[in-house]
Amino acid sequence: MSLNSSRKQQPDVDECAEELHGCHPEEETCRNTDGAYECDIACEEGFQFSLVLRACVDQDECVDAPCEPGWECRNTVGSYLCHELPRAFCPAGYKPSNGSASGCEG
Ligand SMILES: [Ca+2]
Repeated sequence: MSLNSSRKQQPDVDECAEELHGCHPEEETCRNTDGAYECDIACEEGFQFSLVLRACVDQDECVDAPCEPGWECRNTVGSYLCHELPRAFCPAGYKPSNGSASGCEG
C-alpha cells in the first residue's frame, strides 16, 4: 500500500474549522483544501482573494443583489452603490411595480 492510496482513504480534515492551521490570523485567511489547507492573503472588506491572480481583487457585491427592490446595484472598487431606479408614473389607484410589464400594479 503506497502512501498515496492510504491518504485517499482518510477523510479530509478541515484544519481551518478545527483551528489546526498555521495561518497568521491577522494577515492570512485559512482555506481548507482536499487533504490539506492553504493560507490566503486576508483581504480588506469589499475585496476578495483571487486564486488565479494570487491577490486581493474587488468583490462584486451585486451578484448577491444587496439593494432593495426598485434599486439598481452598481459595483465599485472596494464597495458598491444602490441607485434608485426611475419610477413609472401610474394612474390613480395603481402603484409602481417593477415586476409588471407596465411598471404599475393595482
Ligand atoms: Ca465591489
